[in-house]
Amino acid sequence: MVHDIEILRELEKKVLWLASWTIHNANHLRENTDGVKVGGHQASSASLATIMTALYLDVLRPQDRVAVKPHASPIFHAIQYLLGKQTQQKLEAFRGYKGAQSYPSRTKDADDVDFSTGSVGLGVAQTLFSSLVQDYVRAHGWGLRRPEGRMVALVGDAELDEGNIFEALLEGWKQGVRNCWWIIDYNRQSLDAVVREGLWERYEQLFKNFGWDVVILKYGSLQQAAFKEPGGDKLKAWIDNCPNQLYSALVFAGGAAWRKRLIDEIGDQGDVSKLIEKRSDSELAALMNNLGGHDLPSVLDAFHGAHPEKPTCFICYTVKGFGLPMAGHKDNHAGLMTPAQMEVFRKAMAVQPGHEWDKFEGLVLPAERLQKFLDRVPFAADPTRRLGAPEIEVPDSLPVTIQPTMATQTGFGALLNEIGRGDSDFAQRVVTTSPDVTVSTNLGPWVNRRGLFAREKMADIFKSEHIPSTFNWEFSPKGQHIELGIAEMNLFILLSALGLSHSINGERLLPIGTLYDPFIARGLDALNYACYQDARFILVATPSGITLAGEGGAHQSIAEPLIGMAQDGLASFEPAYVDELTVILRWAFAYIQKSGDGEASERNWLRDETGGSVYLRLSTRPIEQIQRKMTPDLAQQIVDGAYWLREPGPNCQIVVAYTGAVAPEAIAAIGLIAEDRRDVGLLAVTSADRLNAGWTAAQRARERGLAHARSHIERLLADVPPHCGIVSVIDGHPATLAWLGAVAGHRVRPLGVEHFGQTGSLAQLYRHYGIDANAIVAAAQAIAPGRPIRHLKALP
Ligand SMILES: Cc1ncc(C[n+]2csc(CCOP(=O)(O)OP(=O)(O)O)c2C)c(N)n1
Ligand SMILES: [Mg+2]
Repeated sequence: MVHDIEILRELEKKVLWLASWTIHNANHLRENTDGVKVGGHQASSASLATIMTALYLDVLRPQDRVAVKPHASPIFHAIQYLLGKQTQQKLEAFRGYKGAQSYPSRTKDADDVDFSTGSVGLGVAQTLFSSLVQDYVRAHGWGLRRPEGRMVALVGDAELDEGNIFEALLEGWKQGVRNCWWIIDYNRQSLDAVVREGLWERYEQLFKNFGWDVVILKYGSLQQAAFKEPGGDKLKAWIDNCPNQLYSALVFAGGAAWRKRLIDEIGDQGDVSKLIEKRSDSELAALMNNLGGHDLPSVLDAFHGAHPEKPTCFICYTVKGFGLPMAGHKDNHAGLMTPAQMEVFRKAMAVQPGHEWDKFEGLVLPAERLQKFLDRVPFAADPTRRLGAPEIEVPDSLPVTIQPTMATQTGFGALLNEIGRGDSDFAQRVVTTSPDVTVSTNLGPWVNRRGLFAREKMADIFKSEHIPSTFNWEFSPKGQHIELGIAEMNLFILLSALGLSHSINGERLLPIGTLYDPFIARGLDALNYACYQDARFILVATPSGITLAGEGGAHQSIAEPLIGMAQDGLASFEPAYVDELTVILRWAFAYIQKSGDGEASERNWLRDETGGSVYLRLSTRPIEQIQRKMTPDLAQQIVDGAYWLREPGPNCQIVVAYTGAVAPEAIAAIGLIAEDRRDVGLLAVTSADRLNAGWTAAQRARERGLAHARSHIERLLADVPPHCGIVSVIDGHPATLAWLGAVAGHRVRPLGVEHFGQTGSLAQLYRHYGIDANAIVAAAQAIAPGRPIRHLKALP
């Protein structure tokens, strides 16, 4: 294939210049009164300038998707600028308010970032799962008119220390991943250090073991030519044996240092001396720095020569800080060029003062030719890389048979089972996934109906051998459940990929992931990034809290309700009753599809039209269900976060506010308290998260002049007399509901779980942690003193 190497070489220089100037401008020229260093990772960026120029300006197609190594963000923005997709204004504000982001951001950057990166390792795995999702979508017969894309990750070599990459690799092997490229920037430097010798061999073996093609780009074309000269074999052997630290140090030191070292070590061997001596210092440095990852012809050949579908790992030898004065220095990670160094660089690039942002300033080729080339770059040919998909209509209500006594987890399984009966577009777009807890989170009946997904059909041997089993685990391309291995990071990254399908594949999915509540912590960073890139999914976490009792102390979750409140982009709920869950799940299917403008609703002061993901914290505890009619008003309140299960009277002294599986304790306590305290109220809190968010938003709105703004919780508590005490109770950290007292100035005694790991029966544990009826009554007595509550002593 003929490439316009001449042009690409020019633009590669320009990319490095623009990225360096962007960083320099942010650090030295823009007014910065904070005293905090802005940074910009000049060296980390520079090592990818060649590879990214080749990719974006030649190799990639609009359907390809890229996760860019976080610290290569300035290079990414520079390329987008050349392609007319990034503005000078945003580059001038790099790392500043509303400027181009430090790390590529799908939601905060304007220049079409495919995957947000920043927490190393996550973006890499996201590409793998995105290619699985692409296969899923196409196997279901959707999006076939679009060409298949390659999912590409630009990976720092030290980034490969992150275990989640290998968890993904293993999963990818199981699922037969295709169309995935991981391009390793093998600059042999991390943040603090120079990497261990011979790492590339471990990588090579590892990737090959998992069925990937491995392409090693070690020598650039100058080096390859030099190796063919007399004495070239000696030079090659020296390079191969040179330790990483020494190579980096010599790159930093430059031509004269290379000469001295090479002459000292191999210079008495005849031909090789001539090879060295016939080159000037700068020619020698150019030769020694000409590693594969900085050599456009090698890079282009490697990319264009790769197998069209096979997952491929490219190990590209590079120099951290290539082309800059800090090249190769082990301390260069956060290094910045000084103004004096920048001046030297400017002159070398022939950029005149005042023309730093000019696209073609200082380049040799005519501007028209360069612009014409940029206008025809295949990657930029389709301006709508970010796709959309219509909302899938959600039924008005989800049918389910509610048993007299039922756990929310059982209710969830029953709801999914019912959805699984249907064949509407809605039922077909639901996709579930679970990290080896499909059955124990009650997805079994749904999977029996809809099957497991695999690109190739695979029968359930137990079934074909006529061995009875509750589960029918047949794999097929039409299956709607993606069974994962245990790694929770994979669950969240897959949910992130599934939850972006409307935008990446132009085909909407309604993803549901299930896991045990405590293991949210195991994948928390991936969950955070999934929300950060605005992926849309429903997370069902069950069992939860200490209510899983017999399941053992090691599986208890305490902090998760607080995570649910604090996680941006995630609306969390903890229903107690299955009719509540039914309403919430229906709402969730609609909510995850919304993408409207962020105007707050006057009702609850939440911006529901913008949508987001949803977290449901469920329980395995069977509790007696309430026989009631679900009115539209009740349904609305459940979604808004709370409703009065027993409305307080005008002289109310005590309100018990509960969340989730401790509902029976709250009800029992209220029954007892009511005998000695007047007008008691029972507040069912279905979502501390949404209640709290609405309250915060309404206060802010009032502070900004909207005097009428009232949140749902403010309305609920408006008529509760000021002297009334609130006892809150949750099987989770007590802080989850402790803020309720601040809404209207009531005293609160928050009950909950603070310590981890005690095993026992439900009654023993509730008592031990102080969330049983007795503890609620005792708290009520303390907070609303008066006549002793008579049953208090009578309780065990
Ligand atoms: C999860 C996570 N931990 C730590 C960091 C801080 N950090 C940023 S870059 C880096 C090392 C990068 O080394 P490498 O991946 O080799 O990239 P290079 O700078 O060489 O291009 C570290 C530790 C981070 N961004 N994310
Ligand atoms: Mg590195």
